[in-house]
Amino acid sequence: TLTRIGLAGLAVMGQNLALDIAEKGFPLSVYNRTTSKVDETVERAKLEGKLPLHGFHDPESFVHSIQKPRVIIMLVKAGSPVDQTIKTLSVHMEKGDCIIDGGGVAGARHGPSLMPGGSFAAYKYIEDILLKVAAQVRDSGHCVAYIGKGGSGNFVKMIHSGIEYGDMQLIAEAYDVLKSVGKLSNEELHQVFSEWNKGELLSFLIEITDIFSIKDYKGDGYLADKVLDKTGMKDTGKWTVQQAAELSVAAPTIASSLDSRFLSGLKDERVQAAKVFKSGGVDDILTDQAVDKQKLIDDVRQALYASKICSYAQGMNLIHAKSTEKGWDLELGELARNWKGGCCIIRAIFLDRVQKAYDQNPDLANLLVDPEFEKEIIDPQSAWRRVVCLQALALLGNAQRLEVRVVTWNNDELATEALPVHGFEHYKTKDYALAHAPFSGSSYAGGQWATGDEPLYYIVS
Ligand code: 2AM
Repeated sequence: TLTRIGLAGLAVMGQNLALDIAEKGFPLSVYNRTTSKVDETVERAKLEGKLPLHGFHDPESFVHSIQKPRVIIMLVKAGSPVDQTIKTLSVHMEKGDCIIDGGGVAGARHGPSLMPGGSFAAYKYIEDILLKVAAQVRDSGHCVAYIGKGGSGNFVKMIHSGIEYGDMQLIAEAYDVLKSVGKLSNEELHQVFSEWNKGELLSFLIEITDIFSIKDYKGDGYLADKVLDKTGMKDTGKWTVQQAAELSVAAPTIASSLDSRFLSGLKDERVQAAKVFKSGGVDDILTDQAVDKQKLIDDVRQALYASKICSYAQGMNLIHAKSTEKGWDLELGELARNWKGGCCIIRAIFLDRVQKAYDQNPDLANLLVDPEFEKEIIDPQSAWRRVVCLQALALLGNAQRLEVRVVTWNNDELATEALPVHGFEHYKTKDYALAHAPFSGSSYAGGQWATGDEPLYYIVS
């Protein structure tokens, strides 16, 4: 008997998705270039209780084991492996068969959020499987919706990751300001973020900051303080920024978060540099200005929220621009609905608002000029500016030692003493620029998170 569907590419993601599909009751054929992974997957399926999963060692028998019209989900490394796999499989396939390029399926084992695009007829071949395999969320239903024509599904998934980069960077910077300027303890940080997760910032990424309160297993401190401040990445953030440049769309928050990842990866270089640029940190520069903790916490919350709006606005602008270029006719409100479903990584209560903004005006030029968001950007402005300034001051502490000249956006040279903490004259004419280069996007803030214990700040503007 033939199986319902095939899956090629059995790395971690592929194996997990295969088990998920089989567990939902769909007979499945699997294949991988390196055949040991086929056997591994078959073995896992057996261990999990005789799931209807069948392994094949050669592409031909794999393809021929699937019922027509054949559908094969392909989960191989991006780039030329995709083309090679398509070539290997397609010689055995027929007109009307279909290959799905499944780039990046998070949570593959226990219900991913899926963003399928391409031919609608092909989508219909496997809608029954997608509906069952995708995460199910109370109130919102399945975390899957047909996105649109061509490569729109993959594009939207990619931008989703870019937005996630921005979100994480902003959270990391908020953490950094509270910790290094506000001197909050891990327990305090935990409390602050939990509190934030009850309000407009409610989201998965804020929720998982409960890691702050977790103790190291040896019991000699907090886990968060022991995590190496070094991160790698897959390519989705990079692609998002490349696309932004191709489309001439400004995406400063997302681009800055990508830069921070690059810097973060240079751990050894930063450790070396820290020996040369020995710094007392922010203490001496801020000693005569007592930081009001409560006020700082509230300011950072507002700055984070305003910056988050900017980050999402950038992602939406990218999708809008690409959709226009390609004639995809994507509905941005629908995408926000799909994302808020509660299963994707950037899920957030805030997406309700994004959906509403685009539902009210599908041709909205920019999220920032939606009447409600306009207000939400204007209200937290003073808090936001205070945080940016504090960050700038904190950075100046190190900048002096680096002998970096800090220049304002007006090109006035600025002495350390002259940078006002609570006066913002320098930025007055630059409101729009600030709104577009917030927090993470500002050159002041760039590289903050990446620096960790070893301060090495790049200040140019
Ligand atoms: P492999 O196990 O044979 O390396 C993630 O790397 C997945 O992509 C793995 O299943 C891997 O197969 C597959 N992959 C990487 N490069 C490939 C290629 N050139 N052709 C086919 N599959 C490839």
